[in-house]
Amino acid sequence: MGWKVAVVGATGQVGREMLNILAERQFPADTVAALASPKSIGTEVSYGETTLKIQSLEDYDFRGTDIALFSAGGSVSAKWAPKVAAAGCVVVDNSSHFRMEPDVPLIVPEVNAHALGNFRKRNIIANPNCSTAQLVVALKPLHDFAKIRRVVVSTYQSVSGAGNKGMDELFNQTRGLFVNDTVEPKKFPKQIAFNVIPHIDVFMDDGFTKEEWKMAAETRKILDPDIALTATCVRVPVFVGHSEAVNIEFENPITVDQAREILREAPGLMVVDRREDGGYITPLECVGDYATFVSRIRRDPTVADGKGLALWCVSDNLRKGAALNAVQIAEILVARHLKQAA
Ligand code: 2RA
Repeated sequence: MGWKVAVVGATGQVGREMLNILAERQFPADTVAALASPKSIGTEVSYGETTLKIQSLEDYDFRGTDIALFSAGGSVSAKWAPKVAAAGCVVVDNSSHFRMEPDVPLIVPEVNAHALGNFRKRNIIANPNCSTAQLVVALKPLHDFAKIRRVVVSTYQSVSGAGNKGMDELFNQTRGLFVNDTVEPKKFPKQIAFNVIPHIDVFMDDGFTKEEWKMAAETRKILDPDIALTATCVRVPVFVGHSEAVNIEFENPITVDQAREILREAPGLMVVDRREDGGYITPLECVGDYATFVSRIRRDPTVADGKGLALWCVSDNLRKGAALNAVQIAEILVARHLKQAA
């Protein structure tokens, strides 16, 4: 007998990818419900070789549903996740709403699957921010080998991180420039076509953005609270695929060859690292892939005693950054933690 699964926010970019990945990985579901707001009721979304009719989140009865994957924004999660969890359905929430709550595990399976066991306190599990997920997958094996002290990361984040509206704005602005039809910025603070914007999420009092704070706080919760991390998060005119330039300072020495070998062997990673034209990954090449890619691995000469590395990390932000990570959590839940009703 299979599991009963619901996807909340099934018409959004991430929700659609959740359905795609549940089907691709042949998740052992007997039923999958695609839920969204009333305006989407009756429309259809793809699920493998078939389609699912959108049902109303407001009217759906979660009793008997085993797992609900949420990606409908923080306000929907805040209102509905506790209700759904109270009905006995485990919630895997992609919003930021519960991530830093002490009794909610924040999980990247390749990094801290051991922490998943605590989910019963709230019956809620948090998915990390997309830019955090790919980073900690790359940092984890290096941290285990040489213990990371400090990370400096600059991100180059695609517009799909801002959802359908972000992708539409890039497309329409770009097309507009060729047909002399100026498309004013709405989703982003400034023009994104042929531009980059050093601002994702809201500004905080210390001058960092909330996106930059998330990367630091979430990395410490998932990987190690002693890691010092500072980030600059930038929106770039790319549709899908987040890229990150990462500088890492370790407690212990680590060579480039050691790092490359460690990363090659680590789960969830693909190393594309040749010091030649095209010997590295770019966002266009990561789209649709499950892997987090690492390139440009090199010694950071500004850190003494061979304790510094620099590298380039790229991943599909809709997949490992969101939908894939959530489905991997669901796979672990059914494999190790949930018992099927007799
Ligand atoms: C972004 N990481 O890229 C944020 C939320 N997905 O906009």
